[in-house]
Amino acid sequence: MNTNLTRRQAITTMSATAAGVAGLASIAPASTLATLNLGFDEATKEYTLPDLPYAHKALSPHIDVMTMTIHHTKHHAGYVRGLNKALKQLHAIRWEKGDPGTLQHWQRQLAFHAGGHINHSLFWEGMSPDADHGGVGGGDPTGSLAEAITRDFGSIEKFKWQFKAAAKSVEGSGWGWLVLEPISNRLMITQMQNQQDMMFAGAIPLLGVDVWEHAYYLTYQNRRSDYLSAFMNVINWPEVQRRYDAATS
Ligand code: MN3
Repeated sequence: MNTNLTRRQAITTMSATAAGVAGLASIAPASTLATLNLGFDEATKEYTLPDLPYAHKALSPHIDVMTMTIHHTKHHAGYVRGLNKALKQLHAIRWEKGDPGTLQHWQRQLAFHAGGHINHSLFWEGMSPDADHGGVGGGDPTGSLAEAITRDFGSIEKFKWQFKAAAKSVEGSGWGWLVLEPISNRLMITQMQNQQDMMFAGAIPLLGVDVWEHAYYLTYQNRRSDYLSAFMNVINWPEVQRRYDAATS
């Protein structure tokens, strides 16, 4: 059973019904990102905050309910607002209603908030409650993804070590990512600062972990590595496999 697809279809149907419009999310299996629900409303040309694919409490004890609630409904919502605002301001500048001297500021805002919205949408869908709580989170990748990880990192364990070490050592706020470099078809681990910096063009995100303090501080305080160990228990490997399949098909 493809629970992700079922869930995504359910969300799409719910969103479309709630907004009174059709086609909020398009399904195009050829691309990893094409199935990501960004809550884009064709009618208003604005982004909206999608619901999580599980309850805010569903990832505990690994990620606590208050962290998840604030992270989703306050932080992520802020990126959605910031993205809509940046696009609106750039539109105004193009039509000579805005100050062209602020263009660079709004371009920076666009990258930051679009990054924030897309990063978090990938993050939520890349996690699942663990098996004891009715989900598929944790364990190891299998199949063609496991083969590719072993090919490019040496072993699953070496991959996990580098992924955690890279995320742990991000300076300040940022992300750790497993990405596909699609030209040579290689998996790589990258660090991202803030919501956008240091990611190379063309990198296809497969798995991301948020290491901003807002993602873990309530439970883990300064112990980022403990949070990263807990994160391993909620990775939705079937979803990462689906993204890998879409990126390589
Ligand atoms: Mn965050």
